[in-house]
Amino acid sequence: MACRAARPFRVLVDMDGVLADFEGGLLRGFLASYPGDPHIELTERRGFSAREQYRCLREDLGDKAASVYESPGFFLGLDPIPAAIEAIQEMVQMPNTDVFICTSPLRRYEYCIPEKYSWIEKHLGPGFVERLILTRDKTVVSADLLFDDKDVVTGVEPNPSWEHILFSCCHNRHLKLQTPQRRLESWTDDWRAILESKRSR
Ligand code: UMP
Ligand code: MG
Repeated sequence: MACRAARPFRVLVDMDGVLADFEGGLLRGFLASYPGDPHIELTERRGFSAREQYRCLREDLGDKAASVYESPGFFLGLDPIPAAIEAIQEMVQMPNTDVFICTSPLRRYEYCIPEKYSWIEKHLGPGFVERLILTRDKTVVSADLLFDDKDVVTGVEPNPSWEHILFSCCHNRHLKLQTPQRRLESWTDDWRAILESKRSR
């Protein structure tokens, strides 16, 4: 039987909260659309679902928050997370490394999906569009690493092949990690060391 050559190291990078500043865009949009309503400062965000936290603040605010990110132009208008573009551009040039962007679209996908493609093209160039994976279930995508701001990434596969590196974001900063889970504080932190340590395992 022929031996298969080892495949390149494979990294998945989430989009919202890791490459694109979803939380900053949501707060900015909420303040612009609902200036008379209470809002949640980024330092007060807790839990992955902003909609749920807004709903707990006041019943009607959950749907108002959702109306912000379901609006046309929301996803395309998100600012890049600091140093993210430079990090991904560097990562993709690394030898023996495949990088994909793995992101979950909204159920109301009408604007979200085309705008995610456009955002990648705008900030990373047309070639990067080939690297975009849209899925509501990241556990079925195989890779060595997943950089993601969601504290728990679950799906139909109970044992995903990737190691989840929790990317710090306003909603997860307060969480205490379960060992051996690892965190990346920001793209100016040592993401290269995480790749190297995983490669050598
Ligand atoms: N999202 C919501 N509600 C929230 C916060 C996020 O629906 O309160 C959506 C926006 C994106 C998706 O479509 O979650 C981001 O998920 P990740 O791929 O970044 O895990
Ligand atoms: Mg995310």
